[in-house]
Amino acid sequence: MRKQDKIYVAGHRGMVGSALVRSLQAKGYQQVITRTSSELDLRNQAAVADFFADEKPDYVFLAAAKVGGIWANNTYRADFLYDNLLIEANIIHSAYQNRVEKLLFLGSSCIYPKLAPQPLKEEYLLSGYLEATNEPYAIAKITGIKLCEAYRSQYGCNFISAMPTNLYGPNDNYDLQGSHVLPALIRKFHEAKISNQPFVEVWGTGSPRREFLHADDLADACVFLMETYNDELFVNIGTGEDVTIRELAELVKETVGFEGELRWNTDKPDGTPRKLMDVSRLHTLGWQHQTDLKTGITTTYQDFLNHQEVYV
Ligand code: GFB
Repeated sequence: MRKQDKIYVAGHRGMVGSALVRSLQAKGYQQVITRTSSELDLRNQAAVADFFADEKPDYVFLAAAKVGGIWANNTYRADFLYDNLLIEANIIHSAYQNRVEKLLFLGSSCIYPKLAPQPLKEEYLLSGYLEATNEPYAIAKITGIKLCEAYRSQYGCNFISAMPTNLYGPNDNYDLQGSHVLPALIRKFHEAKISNQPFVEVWGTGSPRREFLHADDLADACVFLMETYNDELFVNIGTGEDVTIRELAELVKETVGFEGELRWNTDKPDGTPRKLMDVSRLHTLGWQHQTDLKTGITTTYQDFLNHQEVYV
């Protein structure tokens, strides 16, 4: 990728896309192109085809997706499947038709079977049943991987895929129903501290284990793969370390400075018991994460405080 190449970041207003734009600009890439969803509806095949024909990007980061936490995935099951399938199919097909040099598709750790051995190796894809709460999203993301593989094998396109673990960072979604666990806990503990509430409700049993990667580390890994990796095999992106949701809640509570109790609402689902990435392929390629979880939560809480009026 040369500094003057035209690079399209799909989904630049989201947490991942905005981190990608920051990372590309910091590395000196001069022509990053973006469109908001009101300027370009990525579910609209004709609109996406026109955009690619007009702009002719050289490189594409496919970070646009309908995303959310366990409740949103389980509730908006049709939207998570339909929107994500259309976004991926339209962008990948237009990238092929317009001879895009290289495309990177972003998947998710939820593509792996619910009860896969841990840590999750890339070859465990499609070796068992998916977790029910996020099956539609996972099916859409698996389809994205398979589209990249199929366009590579049939048409010779250099389309690669990266599977990030659970992410957090600036521009996350802080909606208490729809968000992922980490932003939800930051907001809940902060609001409880400000209003002197005696307890905070946390979902599930606290026993599931999750791995968390800062969005800036993910963006750095994606740019690294775009610059160096040209293989059909997709690559896990994570830290290789996980915590229980109870440990995470204690860490966020301490960072925010809330002094009350945690109350576990076991009517809410736990989801997958454990999702820990095997990151040996990524490490062998020469990339490792920089931000440890404690530091990342501290900077993310600061970012939340600085942008509360936008996030809440
Ligand atoms: O982050 P999260 O919503 O998604 O939930 P998943 C992780 C765990 O945190 C679950 C618990 O066991 C939740 O029950 N949890 C505790 C909470 N308190 C809360 C809370 O206040 N809000 C939320 N949201 N969770 C998603 C998938 O799974 O992960 C997506 O649904 C995607 O498809 C994404 O793969 C990365 O890690 O369970």
